[in-house]
Parts: sequence; C-alpha cells; structure tokens
Amino acid sequence: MDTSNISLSKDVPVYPSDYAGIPERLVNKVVRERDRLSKNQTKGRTSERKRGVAIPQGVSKDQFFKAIDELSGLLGEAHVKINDQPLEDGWYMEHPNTHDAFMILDGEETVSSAAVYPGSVEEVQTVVKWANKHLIPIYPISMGRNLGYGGAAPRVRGSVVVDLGRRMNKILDINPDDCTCLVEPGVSFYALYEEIRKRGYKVWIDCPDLGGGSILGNTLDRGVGYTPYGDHWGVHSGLEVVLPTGEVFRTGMGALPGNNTWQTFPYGFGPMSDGLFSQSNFGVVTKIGMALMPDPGEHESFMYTFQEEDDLQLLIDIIRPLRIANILENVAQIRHSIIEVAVGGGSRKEFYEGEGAIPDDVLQKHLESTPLGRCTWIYYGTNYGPKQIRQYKLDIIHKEFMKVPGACRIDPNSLSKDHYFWSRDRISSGEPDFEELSYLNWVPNGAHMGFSPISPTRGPDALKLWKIAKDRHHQHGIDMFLAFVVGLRELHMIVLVIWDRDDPERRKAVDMCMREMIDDCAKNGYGEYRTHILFQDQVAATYNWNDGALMKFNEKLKDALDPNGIMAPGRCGIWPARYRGRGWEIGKEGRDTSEGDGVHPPTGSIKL
Ligand code: EUG
Repeated sequence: MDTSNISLSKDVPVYPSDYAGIPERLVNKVVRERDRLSKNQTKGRTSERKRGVAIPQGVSKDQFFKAIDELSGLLGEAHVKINDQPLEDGWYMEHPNTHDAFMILDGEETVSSAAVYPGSVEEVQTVVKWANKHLIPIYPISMGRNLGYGGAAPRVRGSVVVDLGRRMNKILDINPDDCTCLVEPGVSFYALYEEIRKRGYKVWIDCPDLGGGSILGNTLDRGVGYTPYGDHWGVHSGLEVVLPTGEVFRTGMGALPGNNTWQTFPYGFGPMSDGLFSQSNFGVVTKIGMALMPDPGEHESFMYTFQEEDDLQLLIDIIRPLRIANILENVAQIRHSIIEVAVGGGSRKEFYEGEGAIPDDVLQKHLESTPLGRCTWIYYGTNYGPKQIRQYKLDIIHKEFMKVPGACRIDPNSLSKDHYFWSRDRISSGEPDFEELSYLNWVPNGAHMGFSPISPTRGPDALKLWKIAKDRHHQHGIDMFLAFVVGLRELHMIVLVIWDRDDPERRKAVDMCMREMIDDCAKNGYGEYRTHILFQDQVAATYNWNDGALMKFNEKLKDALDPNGIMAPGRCGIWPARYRGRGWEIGKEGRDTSEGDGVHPPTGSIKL
C-alpha cells in the first residue's frame, strides 16, 4: 500500500483538449476542490491488489488472456487495457474506469478485468460479437461518472468495461432552429455547453449539479437537471443501439432512411422501444438525440428558507399545485440546511467533535452566522422570461410560500457573488458548474452514494419518507444530507449518504443503512428511481407486483435479446439465464461478496 497522501498531476484535464476535461472557465475552482479533497485523504493514493486480475467467472485465466489477445488484434493493442495495476481512486476529474472509487464493499469486489475502447459503432459490434464468442461479460460505460451509483464499475466482478466515451465523443449535430442535438456517449454536459457558446447559438442545455458526466449516460440512467427540461429522459428523441448479438438499429424516426425528424418526433411508428435501453442491460446505446431549450433571454432565481423540519409538510402541499400549473417553472431543489453548511467544504469536525449524527442545535448555531440564518429547509427555484411575465408568477409564489409560518425570502442582492445561491442560478439556467463535490470533505476519504426514493408531491408522503431516512441515519450515526428534487408531479428525494471509504466499519454501516431504508420505503409503498449497482437487486425485488411479473417480463426480454448473457449481467437487477439460481442477487440482508457461485454453461450457440 502506498501510504502517501493523494498527489495527482498538477494539471487537471481541460476541455476541449481532453473530452472529459473541465472547461477553462472552471479550472481554478477544480484545482481548489482537488487540493481540498486531497488534504482530507488519509487513504493511500493507490491500493495494492490482494487478488490479482479479476477474471470473470465462467472462463479460465488462460481462456481469458487468449481472448484479450484476440481483442487486441481486432481493435489494436492501444485500445485494450488489462486492469492489473494497483487500483487508483483518483477523484472526480481523474476518475477510474477500473473500479468503484466510492467502494462500499471491499475495493476489489467492484472491479473490471480490462477496458476496451471502441472507436466506432462497427467496433462496438466487434466487441459484442467477441464477448459472445468467448462468453466474457462486458459492461458498457459512457464516461464512467455515474457518481454515487457505482461510477464506471461493473456489477459482475471481472467484466470487461467497454469505455465508449474515450473515442466516441463527437457532437454530431446541434440544430438551433429545431432546438435539438445528437451526441455520442463521450459528450459531457460541459462539452455541449461550451460548443453551443462557441457557435453562438441561442439554445440552452439542461445539466445536473456536476457537468462532467455523459449526456447519453445520464439520460439513460434517467438523471435529472434543473431547467424546465430537467427530466432528461423525457426530452430525449432517438437512440442508436447495438444489440447484445451485434445488430445495430435506430429507434423512432431514425428507422426511416433519409428522415429529418429523428430528433424532433421521439415516437416513430410501432412499439416505442427506447425505454428498453434505459436502466437496462439490453443493448449499447451509441447515439442519443436531445431537445434543447430556447434561451428565454432572462431568468430570475429565488430562495426561501423555512424554519422547522415539520414545515416540510405544508410547504410541499403549497408547491404541488404551483408546480403542476407551471407557476413554479423549473426542477427546483429543496435542501436541508445541513447541506448548506457542508457545501462550504468544511469538515464535520470543524462543527462537531462528538459521536453520532450532528445535533440540530449545533447546526442551527452555525447557521446563525450565515446569510441564511436559522432554518431547516431552503427552496432554490428559478423562473424564466421577461420581467413582466415572470413577475406575475413570482408574486403568486411569494404569497403562497409566505403562508408557511416563519418563511423568509432571501434577497439575492444581499448575497455575495460567491454564495452557493449563484451556483444554483447558473445550473438552473443551463450553465454547468462545479460546486457539489465540496461536501465530500465532511469526512476523511469522503465517498457518497444516492438513496433516491420517489414521493408524490404531497406533504405527508415527503414527511414520512424523510422520517424513514432520518431514523435509519441516526441509528447508524450518519449525518443526513437530503435534497428534494421537485419534478412536475413527484419529488425525487435524494439522500446523499456520505462516508469514509477507508473505514470498513463505516462502509458496513452505510450498506446496512441503505438496505434498511430501501426495505422501510418498500413496506410503505415507496420505491427508488435509481440506485447503486450493489443495491439494484434489492430495489428491483421491491418492484414485485403480481408475483414479480415485471422481472419475469424483463428476464424474457433479456433471454431473447442476450441469450449468452454477456451484456452487463445483473445491471438493474436483471440477470441473464446463465446467472440465475446461482446466488448472484444481493438481498436486503446484504453480504460481503458481490459474486455468486459461477455461471451455467451456455444452452446453445447463437448465430452471429
Ligand atoms: C442529485 C444527486 C443524485 C441524483 C439526483 C440529484 C443531486 C444532488 C447522487 O444522485 O440521482 C445535490
């Protein structure tokens, strides 16, 4: 083990010279964050391997290395890399495609055996056919920044990661008239934003809190952003897909040769197949079309604070009709004030040295010295368009929000230019930023994961969900970082569970906390919209109406589309026939190993 503190290259990767880099305008912020995070690292920069290269179950070491040689011959040696070096966690801007840097089990559970970098759709087809020939599981990633849900790591230990982004990162089209775009897997939110600015088009993208992720990857995982176009899946139009047996097809209007409507009409003709390739393992998506929002000219962000934890109930009931009627125009966030403290980048011990979750009065005492003052919930919203149009809605919002006793509108003009409010203002107007990693500094070796159930926009439900999460956090002595993401008719309750990834006891506590919350929620009729790879079995098993009819349907599709079970086995809880009945699923009791007991031999050869 290398015990030196993390010491990364002095230069951070910058876009456009690096497709996954940070735009120049954010370099200073990124360097500051990198240095702060590195100060809070005690874990060595790299971890020596205890178990050698992770050979996937079902093939011998010998077969595996022969197959890898063959793949190198097919794609070129430079484009195939065996994962045999010490595991390097890196950080957001220099993240690994070898393992989950935010490990929850032992770091060598969620690792790949190799990475392959296809440079074209044809090469993706080549890789898929190779996987079938050798019965080696593959795991496609776009950029590997599925932060808080497993990053680039495969569900099955030793899968070959198909890293699409490195060589397939072209912006294929931006159409400022139709307000659409077409992109490859390696196009980040940062990249598209910069390109639109460079070309001077009056269109907006919609971005998540951090902009380094793949637009295609985030959309397939049904991620969220904060303009009125925040439902990424809802505003996509058209996919190109390589199936697990190697065929390539286009969805929607893309199936019609010579069309010019692929990005403007998502449905096409016949069954709409797009959904099968979102949160699934039924294919590799190589292109995606997205709608862009016309630049509204002006926008105005606002912030309200609310005093008591239980104010949440009344607030959410006030929000519901306003949001559905589009008086509240964007996908807003309601954040618990503890995140406001942590987003300053301080560590927990600066505020509290005791055991267990930080007490509320300690938190409130600190808030008194901030522009927010004492409060529990903060609503960050944005409305759009010229003053005379947006003021009408802002007046209604003000009148309604002030019905919550103790509610307070914070005047943005009273805030300094570096206040976090302005970051939300940028993100809610489609300008990707770089703030949201700061709270990883809360603990040493900070890692985080999303616990993300869906609630209707109803006060009693939001309160109930929040109490479930809070009770479990307190039981395990974890500070609870919670933000509600306000959809149109639902809330994504996002709990950012943060832990010291170098502390096995804390990893276990977080694992159990997650499993208990998933279980508690399911018992009350709530389910997660997305989850980390190691919790996907458990979450999938909660969607079990009518004797698991949904998973039976998914398995039928899986077996038809991927008879050899090579494509991201286990992703989203969908296991191919060859893996079933061998104990790969991780249930609510949790366990130390990610693996099951081998795979069945293939039932018959498929024609390729
Ligand atoms: C957030 C984080 C998520 C997610 C949606 C929103 C926002 C954090 C970790 O996952 O799925 C502030």
